[in-house]
Amino acid sequence: MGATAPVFADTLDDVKKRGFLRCGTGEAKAGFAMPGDNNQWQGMEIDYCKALSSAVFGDETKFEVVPVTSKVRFTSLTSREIDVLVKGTTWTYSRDAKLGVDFAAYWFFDGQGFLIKKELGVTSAKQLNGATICISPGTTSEKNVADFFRTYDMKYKPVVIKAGPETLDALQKGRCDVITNDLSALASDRQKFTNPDDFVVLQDNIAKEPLSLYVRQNDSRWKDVITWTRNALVEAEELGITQENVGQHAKHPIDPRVARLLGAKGAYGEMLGLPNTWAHDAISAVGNYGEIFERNVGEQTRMGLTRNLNQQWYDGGLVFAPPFR
Ligand SMILES: N[C@@H](CCC(=O)N[C@@H](CS)C(=O)NCC(=O)O)C(=O)O
Repeated sequence: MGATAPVFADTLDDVKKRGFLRCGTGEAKAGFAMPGDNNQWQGMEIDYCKALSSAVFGDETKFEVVPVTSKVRFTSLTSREIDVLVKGTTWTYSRDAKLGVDFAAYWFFDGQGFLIKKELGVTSAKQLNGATICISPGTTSEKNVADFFRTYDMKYKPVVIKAGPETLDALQKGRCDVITNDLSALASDRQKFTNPDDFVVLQDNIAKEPLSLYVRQNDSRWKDVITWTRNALVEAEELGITQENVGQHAKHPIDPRVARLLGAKGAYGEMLGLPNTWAHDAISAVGNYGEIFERNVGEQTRMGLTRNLNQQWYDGGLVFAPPFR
């Protein structure tokens, strides 16, 4: 009886053989994932795809954007239509435990709120008793809103809309009074209206929504690539490495931490099955974590988001990279 060797998934090998990676992103969310000029996808989620493509191939263009709805995103991953799920997806216990996926890294600490027509005169979520609420199926938003209304003994009527971007149209046309979603997504949604001042995002934050990168379960090497690419972008910010100065730092590293990260000392890329310039290439493609945030969704953009929890740990936020050593 011949024993069969266990088969281990190794998406890193598959991606290298294929010559590009498939990146599961949002469908249409300005600042996060949205086709822009010349139909080129842009946004924070897309920058993660570029960073990963650069880390693996030394080339930021070796990826395909696969927009996925909230409902199918996990099956897209487990059925191998995508290699990594970047779309604003919260890390939760039951997803990790039940869905055949693994959490690889946080990329945005978010919360959940409500977007509402100003004319309704509502100023707090606790005044939403009896409201009609547009919700996407398969989201944490759907479950949290149920909890919130139960806790405060209020009633609501859900209007379930499969494709996320269509919820905007539903709000505009009065099919619902309110949209509930991640606060970052609501900020993005609001500025899509021709008359954004007619809408308001309420102050309430009803849930923790740590948006995370997901991979298939038991795919450890690939998971490490995803985790540490995110960590490299975060570490770069802490060490003062930017898209502009990364080349200079790589040539003349003074701080040994910089030398290790950028491949000037040791063989840190090799340990992961990547070129030793992997972090250098990712940073020169998209910049450090702070640059990615500011360019796509920061205060100078139409989204106008402040860093809040997405500040570095030394500034009082939750963004932290473990040591590269
Ligand atoms: N963080 C929530 C995600 C909520 C979500 O996916 N919302 C949809 C429904 S409005 C969305 O933003 N879709 C637009 C897009 O991803 O482009 C979760 O993990 O379930």
